[in-house]
Amino acid sequence: MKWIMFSLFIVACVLGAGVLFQNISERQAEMASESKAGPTLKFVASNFQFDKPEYTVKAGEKVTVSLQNKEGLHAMEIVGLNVKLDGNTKSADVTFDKPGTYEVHCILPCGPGHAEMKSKLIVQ
Ligand SMILES: [Cu+2]
Repeated sequence: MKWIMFSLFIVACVLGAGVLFQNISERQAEMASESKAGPTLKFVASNFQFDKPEYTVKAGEKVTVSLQNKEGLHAMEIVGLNVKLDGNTKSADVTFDKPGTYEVHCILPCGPGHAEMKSKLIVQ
């Protein structure tokens, strides 16, 4: 009887180790894909402003642009670059080619401060 218990124990150990290693390799793959992700440009919107008066990105670099509504419902546009984000499209990968200063504004009528809800994007 003893050897049966022993071999069951060994099998359990091998299975346990297998699951453990699988988890670790999955986690490593996740971490690798995260670190591979390029620079991000995050706009955090509240009533009635964006979290920064201006944002800066480097020209020619692929950037993941995202919009987070911290308070209220807002949508945004980077004027002249055809970049629009809202509740349905919360992020987009964009390569900013032309250096310059672009206006960013809210494009969803969100309340009394809507017209003043503006920021700037500087592409360097
Ligand atoms: Cu608005």
